[in-house]
Amino acid sequence: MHAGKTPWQRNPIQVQSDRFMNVIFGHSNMDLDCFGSIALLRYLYPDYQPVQSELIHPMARNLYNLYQNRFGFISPRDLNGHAIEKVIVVDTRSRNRVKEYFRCINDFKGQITVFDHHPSDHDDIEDADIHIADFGANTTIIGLKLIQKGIRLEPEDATIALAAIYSDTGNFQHENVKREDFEVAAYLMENGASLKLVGTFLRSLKEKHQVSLFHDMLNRLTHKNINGHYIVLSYIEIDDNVGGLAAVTEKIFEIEHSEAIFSVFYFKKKNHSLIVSRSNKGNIRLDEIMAEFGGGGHERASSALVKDQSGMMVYAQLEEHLRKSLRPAVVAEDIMVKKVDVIKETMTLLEASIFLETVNHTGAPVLSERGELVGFMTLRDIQKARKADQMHAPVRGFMTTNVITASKDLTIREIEDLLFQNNIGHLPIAQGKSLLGMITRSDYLQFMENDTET
Ligand SMILES: [Mn+2]
Repeated sequence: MHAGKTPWQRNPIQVQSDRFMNVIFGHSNMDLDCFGSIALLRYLYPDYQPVQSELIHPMARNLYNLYQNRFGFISPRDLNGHAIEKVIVVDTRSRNRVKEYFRCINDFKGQITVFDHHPSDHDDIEDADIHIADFGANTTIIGLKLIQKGIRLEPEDATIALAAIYSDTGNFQHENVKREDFEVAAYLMENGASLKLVGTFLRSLKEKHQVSLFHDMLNRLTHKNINGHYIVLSYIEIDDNVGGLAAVTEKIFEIEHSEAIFSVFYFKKKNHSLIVSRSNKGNIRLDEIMAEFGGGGHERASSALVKDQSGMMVYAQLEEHLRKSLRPAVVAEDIMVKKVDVIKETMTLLEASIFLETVNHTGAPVLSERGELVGFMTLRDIQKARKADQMHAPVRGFMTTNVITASKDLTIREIEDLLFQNNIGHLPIAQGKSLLGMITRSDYLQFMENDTET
């Protein structure tokens, strides 16, 4: 750290109460994206005083500890009695998420500027000058402005901002990631961001008890198919509430290939149960599900504390509620092609080859005279026959008889597993020997690309 070098560094003690002050802050429980946004905005608004939230998100605590002096944060309480002229809000535009600050500047009538990348929660700050873009990270919005202005950063700020982008984009894996996130990340690297430091800031399980809980939970997870959704459920009894349970749940969700996770923590001493939930699908609304248990949060991250109830009870109620409330997932029947081009087993290989070329397919199911599914023929099978000079032999002898098929109620996730684990391009959907339809690898890929709900 280069003390005194930063143009905007300011000692909070120097804040004078008789002068107007401009302030900048993020949403309550400030996370890495808030810090990244503030670090970059100070290049555009050097005279704004950063204010920190009373609580710092556990994921951001390491970075906060290292850089808090650099930011020169004051707390909301310090705003009492100051005349505030202008306010910048980052990483939210919801009044509810910044009320801890405005409580301390009750009579505020000045100009508010907002930088946000979230969808509106219909509680927007009114009359603000709003800068919105749906990038993976809020920091990206500000990074782009700095790129446009050709501003160079100090490496510390580049590191803070890069940690923010990594964190908010789930290491560039979330579906909200945009080209611009990569562009700003590249700019931050050019400005000396340290990937090594970013790595330390992103390690989410910092406490010993979190790591042991993590292993404990991993060993006892339950995987359930609920109405076609792959759900991971976890039940753990601990003596008392300890910090960082959400982070442990998130870590498990990261490595489990599921659509949602629900962890029930039962606190034995208090007889309270905490449900922490995460999802990566828009059609699993966690805020609505948790509302049922007196909790709340976001669509994809939500929790509920159920008082005076045994954990097993809450766990059972949760499972029952999921069965009742989860909308059935997309199944094979919904995306299969029903009019399938088929080959008759009595056709010669030459006829089959011409047929496949005509319908422009690389393979087709083979049906018997009685219309039963008896095999699958691909162009590759035909190639083998051509080499063996057998083009006038019937299809029967060269087709695959051991056909991998699926039933019509298979979920999209199971279809994916079948296609990719068996490395096949076509998946006939059948009931017994009768062919109902077919899903090709490109049908699947097209569905995944167009589906906004998965
Ligand atoms: Mn954010």
